[in-house]
Amino acid sequence: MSHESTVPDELGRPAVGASEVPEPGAVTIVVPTFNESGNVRRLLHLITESVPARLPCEVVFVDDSTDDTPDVIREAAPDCPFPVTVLHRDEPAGGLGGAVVEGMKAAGSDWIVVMDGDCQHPPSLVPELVATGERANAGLVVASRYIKGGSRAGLAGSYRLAVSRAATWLTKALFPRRLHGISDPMSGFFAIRRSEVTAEVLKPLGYKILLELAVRSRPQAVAEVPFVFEERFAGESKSTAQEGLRFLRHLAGLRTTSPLARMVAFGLIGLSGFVPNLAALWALTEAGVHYLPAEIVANQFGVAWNFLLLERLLFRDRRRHRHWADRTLRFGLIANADLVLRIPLIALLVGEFGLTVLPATALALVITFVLRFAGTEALVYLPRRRRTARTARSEA
Ligand SMILES: Nc1nc2c(ncn2[C@@H]2O[C@H](COP(=O)(O)OP(=O)(O)O)[C@@H](O)[C@H]2O)c(=O)[nH]1
Ligand SMILES: [Mg+2]
Repeated sequence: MSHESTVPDELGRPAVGASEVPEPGAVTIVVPTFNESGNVRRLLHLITESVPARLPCEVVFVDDSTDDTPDVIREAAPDCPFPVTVLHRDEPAGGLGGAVVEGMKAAGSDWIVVMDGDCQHPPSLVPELVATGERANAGLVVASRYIKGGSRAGLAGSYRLAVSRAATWLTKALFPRRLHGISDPMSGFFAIRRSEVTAEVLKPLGYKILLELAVRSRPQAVAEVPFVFEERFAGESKSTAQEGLRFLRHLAGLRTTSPLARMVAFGLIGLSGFVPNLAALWALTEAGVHYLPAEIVANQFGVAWNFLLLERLLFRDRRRHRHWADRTLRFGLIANADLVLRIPLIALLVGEFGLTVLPATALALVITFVLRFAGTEALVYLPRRRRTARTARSEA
Protein backbone atom coordinates (compact mmCIF):
# COMPACT_ATOMS: atom_id res chain seq x y z
CA MET A 1 0.00 0.00 0.00
CA SER A 2 1.30 3.45 -0.81
CA HIS A 3 2.62 5.50 2.02
CA GLU A 4 -0.05 8.05 1.50
CA SER A 5 -2.87 8.12 -0.98
CA THR A 6 -5.36 10.91 -0.86
CA VAL A 7 -7.24 10.17 -4.05
CA PRO A 8 -9.14 6.88 -3.91
CA ASP A 9 -10.46 5.31 -7.12
CA GLU A 10 -14.08 5.76 -8.18
CA LEU A 11 -15.15 3.09 -5.72
CA GLY A 12 -13.52 5.15 -3.02
CA ARG A 13 -10.68 2.74 -2.26
CA PRO A 14 -7.05 2.60 -3.14
CA ALA A 15 -5.97 -0.14 -5.51
CA VAL A 16 -4.49 -3.05 -3.59
CA GLY A 17 -2.38 -5.14 -5.95
CA ALA A 18 -2.06 -8.92 -5.75
CA SER A 19 1.65 -8.42 -5.07
CA GLU A 20 0.82 -6.78 -1.75
CA VAL A 21 0.61 -9.87 0.38
CA PRO A 22 -0.32 -8.95 3.94
CA GLU A 23 2.36 -9.51 6.55
CA PRO A 24 1.44 -12.38 8.84
CA GLY A 25 0.41 -11.19 12.27
CA ALA A 26 0.31 -7.55 11.27
CA VAL A 27 -2.47 -5.08 11.97
CA THR A 28 -4.16 -2.31 10.02
CA ILE A 29 -5.56 0.31 12.37
CA VAL A 30 -8.61 1.94 10.80
CA VAL A 31 -9.46 5.35 12.25
CA PRO A 32 -12.58 7.23 11.10
CA THR A 33 -12.15 10.97 11.61
CA PHE A 34 -14.45 13.92 11.42
CA ASN A 35 -12.79 17.20 12.42
CA GLU A 36 -10.23 15.71 14.80
CA SER A 37 -7.33 18.05 14.01
CA GLY A 38 -6.60 18.49 17.72
CA ASN A 39 -6.36 14.75 18.29
CA VAL A 40 -4.71 12.97 15.37
CA ARG A 41 -1.14 14.01 16.17
CA ARG A 42 -1.46 12.73 19.71
CA LEU A 43 -3.15 9.55 18.51
CA LEU A 44 -0.28 8.81 16.10
CA HIS A 45 2.18 9.50 18.92
CA LEU A 46 0.38 7.06 21.25
CA ILE A 47 0.30 4.40 18.51
CA THR A 48 4.02 4.93 17.83
CA GLU A 49 4.79 4.47 21.51
CA SER A 50 2.88 1.25 22.03
CA VAL A 51 2.22 -0.68 18.83
CA PRO A 52 5.11 -1.14 16.34
CA ALA A 53 7.52 -2.60 18.91
CA ARG A 54 5.06 -5.40 19.60
CA LEU A 55 3.22 -5.75 16.29
CA PRO A 56 3.89 -4.52 12.73
CA CYS A 57 1.19 -1.99 11.84
CA GLU A 58 -0.16 0.49 9.36
CA VAL A 59 -2.72 3.21 10.02
CA VAL A 60 -5.56 4.10 7.64
CA PHE A 61 -7.51 7.26 8.38
CA VAL A 62 -10.85 7.59 6.64
CA ASP A 63 -11.56 11.24 6.89
CA ASP A 64 -14.75 13.22 6.28
CA SER A 65 -13.49 16.41 7.89
CA THR A 66 -14.25 19.95 6.91
CA ASP A 67 -11.28 21.20 8.94
CA ASP A 68 -7.53 20.64 8.37
CA THR A 69 -7.40 17.14 9.90
CA PRO A 70 -5.93 15.56 6.71
CA ASP A 71 -3.15 18.18 6.61
CA VAL A 72 -2.29 17.57 10.25
CA ILE A 73 -2.10 13.82 9.59
CA ARG A 74 0.13 14.35 6.52
CA GLU A 75 2.45 16.56 8.56
CA ALA A 76 2.72 14.02 11.37
CA ALA A 77 3.02 10.93 9.15
CA PRO A 78 6.78 11.17 8.34
CA ASP A 79 7.57 10.92 12.07
CA CYS A 80 5.77 7.58 12.32
CA PRO A 81 7.72 4.31 11.95
CA PHE A 82 4.79 2.77 10.03
CA PRO A 83 2.79 3.60 6.88
CA VAL A 84 0.03 6.17 7.35
CA THR A 85 -2.72 6.54 4.75
CA VAL A 86 -5.36 9.23 4.56
CA LEU A 87 -8.46 8.51 2.54
CA HIS A 88 -10.24 11.82 2.48
CA ARG A 89 -13.80 11.65 1.20
CA ASP A 90 -15.33 14.76 -0.30
CA GLU A 91 -18.65 12.96 -0.35
CA PRO A 92 -18.93 11.22 3.02
CA ALA A 93 -21.21 8.39 1.86
CA GLY A 94 -22.67 6.48 4.79
CA GLY A 95 -21.09 8.72 7.43
CA LEU A 96 -19.16 6.95 10.16
CA GLY A 97 -20.25 3.45 9.09
CA GLY A 98 -19.37 4.14 5.47
CA ALA A 99 -15.97 5.41 6.57
CA VAL A 100 -15.21 2.21 8.51
CA VAL A 101 -16.19 0.08 5.49
CA GLU A 102 -13.81 2.10 3.29
CA GLY A 103 -11.03 1.57 5.81
CA MET A 104 -11.65 -2.18 5.96
CA LYS A 105 -11.54 -2.43 2.17
CA ALA A 106 -8.20 -0.65 2.15
CA ALA A 107 -6.68 -2.75 4.96
CA GLY A 108 -3.84 -5.03 3.94
CA SER A 109 -3.04 -6.93 7.15
CA ASP A 110 -4.29 -10.13 8.76
CA TRP A 111 -5.98 -8.14 11.49
CA ILE A 112 -7.99 -4.92 11.38
CA VAL A 113 -8.49 -2.81 14.47
CA VAL A 114 -11.14 -0.08 14.31
CA MET A 115 -10.71 2.76 16.78
CA ASP A 116 -11.82 6.36 17.28
CA GLY A 117 -9.59 9.29 16.41
CA ASP A 118 -10.20 11.27 19.60
CA CYS A 119 -7.93 9.23 21.93
CA GLN A 120 -10.87 7.75 23.87
CA HIS A 121 -9.59 4.31 22.87
CA PRO A 122 -6.11 3.53 24.25
CA PRO A 123 -3.80 2.41 21.38
CA SER A 124 -1.71 0.49 23.93
CA LEU A 125 -4.49 -2.10 23.82
CA VAL A 126 -4.14 -2.78 20.08
CA PRO A 127 -1.46 -5.51 20.40
CA GLU A 128 -3.45 -7.14 23.18
CA LEU A 129 -6.64 -7.25 21.12
CA VAL A 130 -4.79 -9.02 18.32
CA ALA A 131 -2.87 -11.33 20.69
CA THR A 132 -6.14 -12.32 22.37
CA GLY A 133 -7.66 -13.08 18.98
CA GLU A 134 -4.71 -15.26 18.01
CA ARG A 135 -4.68 -17.04 21.37
CA ALA A 136 -8.42 -17.68 21.48
CA ASN A 137 -8.55 -18.37 17.75
CA ALA A 138 -11.30 -15.74 17.57
CA GLY A 139 -12.46 -13.85 14.50
CA LEU A 140 -13.58 -10.83 16.47
CA VAL A 141 -12.18 -9.31 19.65
CA VAL A 142 -14.22 -6.60 21.35
CA ALA A 143 -12.71 -4.01 23.67
CA SER A 144 -15.39 -3.82 26.35
CA ARG A 145 -16.23 -1.19 28.93
CA TYR A 146 -18.55 -3.56 30.73
CA ILE A 147 -16.37 -6.44 31.90
CA LYS A 148 -14.13 -6.55 34.96
CA GLY A 149 -11.26 -4.15 34.47
CA GLY A 150 -13.16 -1.96 32.02
CA SER A 151 -14.98 1.29 32.70
CA ARG A 152 -16.64 4.26 31.10
CA ALA A 153 -14.66 6.92 32.93
CA GLY A 154 -14.70 9.13 29.85
CA LEU A 155 -18.47 9.23 29.32
CA ALA A 156 -19.07 12.81 30.32
CA GLY A 157 -22.04 13.27 32.67
CA SER A 158 -24.77 11.07 34.12
CA TYR A 159 -27.03 11.79 31.14
CA ARG A 160 -24.68 10.20 28.63
CA LEU A 161 -23.99 7.35 31.05
CA ALA A 162 -27.72 6.62 31.39
CA VAL A 163 -28.29 6.84 27.63
CA SER A 164 -25.38 4.49 26.98
CA ARG A 165 -26.57 2.00 29.58
CA ALA A 166 -30.18 2.04 28.30
CA ALA A 167 -29.08 1.64 24.68
CA THR A 168 -26.82 -1.29 25.56
CA TRP A 169 -29.56 -2.97 27.57
CA LEU A 170 -32.16 -2.52 24.82
CA THR A 171 -29.78 -3.82 22.20
CA LYS A 172 -28.86 -6.89 24.22
CA ALA A 173 -32.55 -7.55 24.92
CA LEU A 174 -33.40 -7.40 21.22
CA PHE A 175 -30.56 -9.71 20.13
CA PRO A 176 -29.94 -12.07 23.04
CA ARG A 177 -28.49 -14.87 20.92
CA ARG A 178 -26.46 -12.95 18.38
CA LEU A 179 -24.90 -10.77 21.08
CA HIS A 180 -24.24 -13.59 23.49
CA GLY A 181 -20.70 -13.16 24.81
CA ILE A 182 -20.52 -9.52 23.68
CA SER A 183 -20.98 -7.34 26.75
CA ASP A 184 -20.36 -4.07 24.89
CA PRO A 185 -22.04 -4.20 21.47
CA MET A 186 -21.90 -0.40 21.26
CA SER A 187 -18.12 -0.32 21.52
CA GLY A 188 -16.37 1.43 18.66
CA PHE A 189 -13.08 -0.34 19.50
CA PHE A 190 -12.56 -3.87 18.20
CA ALA A 191 -10.29 -6.15 16.22
CA ILE A 192 -11.52 -8.30 13.35
CA ARG A 193 -9.63 -10.86 11.26
CA ARG A 194 -9.42 -9.82 7.65
CA SER A 195 -10.64 -13.26 6.61
CA GLU A 196 -13.90 -12.47 8.46
CA VAL A 197 -14.44 -9.33 6.39
CA THR A 198 -16.78 -10.81 3.81
CA ALA A 199 -19.00 -9.08 1.28
CA GLU A 200 -21.77 -9.32 3.89
CA VAL A 201 -19.62 -7.41 6.38
CA LEU A 202 -18.85 -4.76 3.80
CA LYS A 203 -22.49 -3.95 3.08
CA PRO A 204 -23.14 -0.36 4.08
CA LEU A 205 -23.00 -0.07 7.83
CA GLY A 206 -25.02 2.29 9.94
CA TYR A 207 -23.98 4.07 13.07
CA LYS A 208 -22.91 1.34 15.49
CA ILE A 209 -20.56 -0.67 13.36
CA LEU A 210 -19.70 -3.44 15.78
CA LEU A 211 -23.35 -4.10 16.59
CA GLU A 212 -24.15 -4.47 12.95
CA LEU A 213 -21.18 -6.74 12.28
CA ALA A 214 -22.18 -8.97 15.17
CA VAL A 215 -25.86 -9.12 14.20
CA ARG A 216 -25.43 -9.55 10.46
CA SER A 217 -22.39 -11.78 10.15
CA ARG A 218 -21.16 -12.75 13.53
CA PRO A 219 -17.79 -14.53 13.47
CA GLN A 220 -17.72 -18.03 14.97
CA ALA A 221 -15.58 -17.21 17.97
CA VAL A 222 -15.70 -13.87 19.77
CA ALA A 223 -13.41 -12.74 22.60
CA GLU A 224 -13.43 -9.66 24.82
CA VAL A 225 -10.76 -7.54 26.46
CA PRO A 226 -11.61 -4.90 29.09
CA PHE A 227 -10.70 -1.27 28.48
CA VAL A 228 -11.13 2.09 30.14
CA PHE A 229 -12.99 4.53 27.92
CA GLU A 230 -10.93 7.68 28.36
CA GLU A 231 -12.02 11.30 28.19
CA ARG A 232 -11.90 12.77 24.70
CA PHE A 233 -8.53 14.53 24.32
CA ALA A 234 -9.64 17.59 22.31
CA GLY A 235 -12.66 18.81 20.35
CA GLU A 236 -16.28 17.83 20.70
CA SER A 237 -18.29 14.64 20.42
CA LYS A 238 -20.26 14.22 17.19
CA SER A 239 -22.98 12.26 18.99
CA THR A 240 -26.26 14.15 19.18
CA ALA A 241 -29.86 13.43 20.16
CA GLN A 242 -30.52 13.12 16.44
CA GLU A 243 -27.93 10.35 16.25
CA GLY A 244 -29.83 8.66 19.08
CA LEU A 245 -33.03 8.63 17.01
CA ARG A 246 -31.11 7.37 14.02
CA PHE A 247 -29.79 4.59 16.18
CA LEU A 248 -33.30 3.54 17.29
CA ARG A 249 -34.49 3.44 13.69
CA HIS A 250 -31.43 1.50 12.78
CA LEU A 251 -32.07 -0.98 15.56
CA ALA A 252 -35.65 -1.47 14.30
CA GLY A 253 -34.26 -2.06 10.81
CA LEU A 254 -31.74 -4.64 12.02
CA ARG A 255 -34.35 -6.43 14.09
CA THR A 256 -36.78 -6.75 11.20
CA THR A 257 -34.53 -8.12 8.46
CA SER A 258 -36.04 -11.62 8.66
CA PRO A 259 -39.52 -12.03 7.10
CA LEU A 260 -40.88 -13.57 10.31
CA ALA A 261 -39.73 -10.64 12.45
CA ARG A 262 -41.17 -8.25 9.88
CA MET A 263 -44.50 -10.09 9.98
CA VAL A 264 -44.60 -9.78 13.77
CA ALA A 265 -43.84 -6.05 13.55
CA PHE A 266 -46.49 -5.73 10.81
CA GLY A 267 -49.00 -7.45 13.11
CA LEU A 268 -48.18 -5.24 16.09
CA ILE A 269 -48.55 -2.11 13.97
CA GLY A 270 -51.83 -3.52 12.63
CA LEU A 271 -53.11 -4.10 16.17
CA SER A 272 -52.26 -0.53 17.13
CA GLY A 273 -54.47 0.56 14.22
CA PHE A 274 -57.54 -0.56 16.17
CA VAL A 275 -57.19 2.56 18.33
CA PRO A 276 -57.70 5.22 15.62
CA ASN A 277 -60.24 2.93 13.91
CA LEU A 278 -62.43 2.60 17.01
CA ALA A 279 -61.95 6.26 17.99
CA ALA A 280 -63.16 7.36 14.55
CA LEU A 281 -66.07 4.92 14.69
CA TRP A 282 -67.10 6.30 18.05
CA ALA A 283 -66.83 9.94 16.89
CA LEU A 284 -68.77 9.29 13.68
CA THR A 285 -71.63 7.36 15.31
CA GLU A 286 -71.81 10.00 18.05
CA ALA A 287 -72.15 12.60 15.28
CA GLY A 288 -75.17 10.66 14.01
CA VAL A 289 -73.63 8.82 11.04
CA HIS A 290 -75.20 5.45 10.29
CA TYR A 291 -72.94 2.68 11.59
CA LEU A 292 -72.27 1.05 8.20
CA PRO A 293 -70.80 4.08 6.39
CA ALA A 294 -69.15 4.95 9.72
CA GLU A 295 -67.41 1.55 9.70
CA ILE A 296 -66.10 2.13 6.21
CA VAL A 297 -64.82 5.64 6.97
CA ALA A 298 -63.38 4.62 10.37
CA ASN A 299 -61.50 1.80 8.70
CA GLN A 300 -59.68 4.40 6.60
CA PHE A 301 -58.36 5.99 9.79
CA GLY A 302 -56.90 2.67 10.87
CA VAL A 303 -55.49 2.12 7.37
CA ALA A 304 -53.88 5.58 7.33
CA TRP A 305 -52.39 5.05 10.78
CA ASN A 306 -50.94 1.69 9.80
CA PHE A 307 -49.59 3.08 6.56
CA LEU A 308 -47.79 5.95 8.29
CA LEU A 309 -46.20 3.69 10.90
CA LEU A 310 -45.19 1.08 8.34
CA GLU A 311 -43.65 3.74 6.13
CA ARG A 312 -41.71 5.28 9.02
CA LEU A 313 -40.62 2.14 10.84
CA LEU A 314 -40.81 -1.05 8.85
CA PHE A 315 -40.41 -0.17 5.20
CA ARG A 316 -38.39 2.99 5.63
CA ASP A 317 -35.60 1.78 3.39
CA ARG A 318 -37.86 0.36 0.73
CA ARG A 319 -39.95 3.38 -0.07
CA ARG A 320 -37.88 4.56 -2.98
CA HIS A 321 -39.09 1.83 -5.34
CA ARG A 322 -42.43 3.54 -5.89
CA HIS A 323 -43.82 7.04 -5.79
CA TRP A 324 -45.60 7.85 -2.52
CA ALA A 325 -48.98 8.28 -4.24
CA ASP A 326 -48.55 4.86 -5.87
CA ARG A 327 -47.70 3.29 -2.49
CA THR A 328 -50.64 4.98 -0.79
CA LEU A 329 -53.10 3.79 -3.42
CA ARG A 330 -51.80 0.23 -3.43
CA PHE A 331 -51.72 -0.01 0.34
CA GLY A 332 -55.23 1.44 0.60
CA LEU A 333 -56.54 -1.11 -1.89
CA ILE A 334 -54.89 -4.06 -0.16
CA ALA A 335 -56.09 -2.93 3.27
CA ASN A 336 -59.68 -2.52 2.07
CA ALA A 337 -59.68 -5.69 -0.03
CA ASP A 338 -59.10 -7.42 3.27
CA LEU A 339 -62.51 -6.22 4.52
CA VAL A 340 -64.25 -7.27 1.32
CA LEU A 341 -62.57 -10.67 1.21
CA ARG A 342 -63.10 -11.70 4.78
CA ILE A 343 -66.86 -12.30 4.73
CA PRO A 344 -66.87 -14.52 1.59
CA LEU A 345 -63.90 -16.38 3.03
CA ILE A 346 -65.76 -17.04 6.29
CA ALA A 347 -68.78 -18.18 4.25
CA LEU A 348 -66.52 -20.55 2.32
CA LEU A 349 -64.92 -21.97 5.47
CA VAL A 350 -68.31 -22.53 7.08
CA GLY A 351 -70.22 -23.71 4.00
CA GLU A 352 -67.59 -25.79 2.20
CA PHE A 353 -65.27 -26.91 4.99
CA GLY A 354 -67.85 -27.30 7.73
CA LEU A 355 -66.14 -25.07 10.31
CA THR A 356 -68.23 -23.39 12.98
CA VAL A 357 -68.44 -19.61 12.93
CA LEU A 358 -65.80 -18.76 15.58
CA PRO A 359 -62.94 -20.93 14.28
CA ALA A 360 -63.87 -19.92 10.73
CA THR A 361 -63.65 -16.24 11.66
CA ALA A 362 -60.35 -16.73 13.49
CA LEU A 363 -58.88 -18.65 10.56
CA ALA A 364 -60.13 -16.04 8.11
CA LEU A 365 -58.49 -13.31 10.19
CA VAL A 366 -55.17 -15.17 10.14
CA ILE A 367 -55.38 -15.89 6.39
CA THR A 368 -56.26 -12.32 5.47
CA PHE A 369 -53.54 -11.03 7.78
CA VAL A 370 -50.87 -13.15 6.10
CA LEU A 371 -52.22 -12.19 2.67
CA ARG A 372 -52.18 -8.53 3.63
CA PHE A 373 -48.60 -8.80 4.85
CA ALA A 374 -47.43 -10.69 1.77
CA GLY A 375 -49.36 -8.32 -0.49
CA THR A 376 -47.86 -5.25 1.16
CA GLU A 377 -44.35 -6.65 0.88
CA ALA A 378 -44.72 -7.80 -2.71
CA LEU A 379 -46.99 -5.16 -4.24
CA VAL A 380 -46.04 -2.01 -2.37
CA TYR A 381 -42.42 -2.27 -1.27
CA LEU A 382 -40.66 -4.83 -3.45
CA PRO A 383 -38.11 -3.39 -5.90
CA ARG A 384 -39.55 -3.42 -9.40
CA ARG A 385 -37.47 -5.78 -11.49
CA ARG A 386 -38.18 -4.36 -14.90
CA ARG A 387 -37.61 -0.85 -13.74
CA THR A 388 -33.99 -0.49 -14.87
CA ALA A 389 -34.82 -1.91 -18.28
CA ARG A 390 -37.69 0.49 -18.65
CA THR A 391 -35.67 3.48 -17.50
CA ALA A 392 -32.86 2.53 -19.82
CA ARG A 393 -35.29 2.31 -22.71
CA SER A 394 -36.93 5.63 -21.97
CA GLU A 395 -33.50 7.26 -21.70
CA ALA A 396 -32.28 5.76 -24.95
N1 LIG B 1 -15.06 9.56 8.85
C1 LIG B 1 -15.99 9.89 9.75
N2 LIG B 1 -15.71 9.80 11.06
C2 LIG B 1 -16.67 10.17 11.95
C3 LIG B 1 -17.95 10.62 11.57
N3 LIG B 1 -18.67 10.90 12.69
C4 LIG B 1 -17.85 10.64 13.73
N4 LIG B 1 -16.65 10.21 13.30
C5 LIG B 1 -15.47 9.78 14.09
O1 LIG B 1 -15.88 8.66 14.85
C6 LIG B 1 -15.21 8.67 16.10
C7 LIG B 1 -16.23 8.64 17.23
O2 LIG B 1 -17.00 9.83 17.23
P1 LIG B 1 -17.30 10.66 18.56
O3 LIG B 1 -17.90 11.96 18.14
O4 LIG B 1 -16.06 10.74 19.40
O5 LIG B 1 -18.42 9.78 19.25
P2 LIG B 1 -18.52 9.48 20.83
O6 LIG B 1 -17.21 8.91 21.25
O7 LIG B 1 -19.66 8.54 20.91
O8 LIG B 1 -18.80 10.80 21.46
C8 LIG B 1 -14.32 9.90 16.09
O9 LIG B 1 -13.03 9.55 15.68
C9 LIG B 1 -15.00 10.80 15.08
O10 LIG B 1 -14.10 11.72 14.49
C10 LIG B 1 -18.22 10.69 10.16
O11 LIG B 1 -19.30 11.07 9.71
N5 LIG B 1 -17.23 10.31 9.31
MG1 LIG C 1 -15.43 9.94 21.09
